[in-house]
Amino acid sequence: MADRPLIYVLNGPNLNLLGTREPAIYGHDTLDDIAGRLEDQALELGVEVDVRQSNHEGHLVDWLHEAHARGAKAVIINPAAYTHTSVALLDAVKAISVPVIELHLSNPNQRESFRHHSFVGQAATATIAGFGPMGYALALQAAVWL
Ligand code: CA2
Repeated sequence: MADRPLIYVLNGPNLNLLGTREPAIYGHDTLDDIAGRLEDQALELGVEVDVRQSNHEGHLVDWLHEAHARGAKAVIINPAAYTHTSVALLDAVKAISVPVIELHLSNPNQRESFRHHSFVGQAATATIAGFGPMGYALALQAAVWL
């Protein structure tokens, strides 16, 4: 059988703590819970997901390059705090020809003013924010139709 289209789901710093702290902001699901559901959803949609998390900016840059090199159909990325600081991630998103969906659990525009600016959002194809863990499912559904 032919390979299924590949969708990277990248997660930035501190998202390894999901489900263990600040549930009022980020929900009760762990990243493993989310990854498990995405894998089930991917099977139904006929795609493959590769879900990763790193606390290191350079890993996220490398993975964006890798998604391009492997011919990924799309990247879904929650850059976490690097959203608001990282020119390196902006440059990496610009450098690849893979569509990138920026994703946030919370709605950063309703939070502190330092979260209102997104470097990644300047180059992303689209942004999904404020739906909690369900945002990952919405992003995967959207990525299939890009
Ligand atoms: O809402 C989002 O998804 C964010 O990307 C989350 C980032 C935040 O810096 C962005 O402004 C918006 C923070 C991720 C921290 O994750 C934690 C999870 C559980 C407990 C503590 C932190």
